Amino acid sequence: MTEIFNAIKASAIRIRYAIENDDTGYSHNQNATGDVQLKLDIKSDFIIEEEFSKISTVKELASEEKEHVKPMHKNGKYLIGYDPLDGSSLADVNLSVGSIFGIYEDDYRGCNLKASVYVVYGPRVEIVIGYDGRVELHRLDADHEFHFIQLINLDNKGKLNSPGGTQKNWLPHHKEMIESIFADGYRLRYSGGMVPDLHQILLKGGGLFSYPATSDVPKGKLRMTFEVFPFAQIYELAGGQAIDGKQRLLDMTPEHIHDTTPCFFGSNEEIERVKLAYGN
Ligand code: P6P
Repeated sequence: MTEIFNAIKASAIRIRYAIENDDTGYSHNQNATGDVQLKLDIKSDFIIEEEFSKISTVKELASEEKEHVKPMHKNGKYLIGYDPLDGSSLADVNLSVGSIFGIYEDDYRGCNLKASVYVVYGPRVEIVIGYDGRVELHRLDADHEFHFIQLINLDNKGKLNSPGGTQKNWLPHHKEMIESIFADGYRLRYSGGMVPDLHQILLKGGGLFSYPATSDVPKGKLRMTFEVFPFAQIYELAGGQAIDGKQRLLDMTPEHIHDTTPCFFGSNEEIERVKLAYGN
């Protein structure tokens, strides 16, 4: 697993350079979910594939930017689901973006997720690794090396509320829940980038991130394999919870690698409010 983490670190350094120096314009292509791809999306995907191609334990890649899985080493052990540059359009307005990785065995079910990693490309480049029962924060420093900073743990209750989805399309019980959380004094923190938004809640001790089913997107927007499962594992390892409104996200099985799901990540007290609002 260490060589996979090191390949992600090597990719992060190369992607950070591309973000800072390459063209952030749109390509003429769309990905499997119909998003028009930025040149940075394609470049980041290429970099990650190139770094993983050097590792014999990587059996297969499933990228948000590729319609189908890509075989790598036939005797490999791990399948890697990843979003090479999540929220890439935010790079154009100089906001933080990220890369997300789920390292699976056998298939892409939540129960087969063995480790989760995300990279935040912000004022600093940081990597968070969820593995072996804990969540570690590492930071890139001046000598282009990542150094361990701290373990990450969520408090039982937080102060931040990060509500995704188009508000006019929220279902009534969801709207009522979000408004009641704000009425209790929670602070709004939402950039439109899943990685920095969830990273902030983790580092600030807790709160709630939600991307629910809406009247226009009934299955939610965020992808199970590449985005939702890795963050679900990290939030659980940090002492929080991750559900789809009713069930634990990591108990779910995608029918297709690009499947999406409504998702809620947070401290225990906030997730209990979600369960109540969603009729549990
Ligand atoms: P909306 C970015 O496009 C992304 O996939 C996630 O990073 C983010 O949480 C979500 O979409 C934002 O979606 O509908 O609020 O723009």
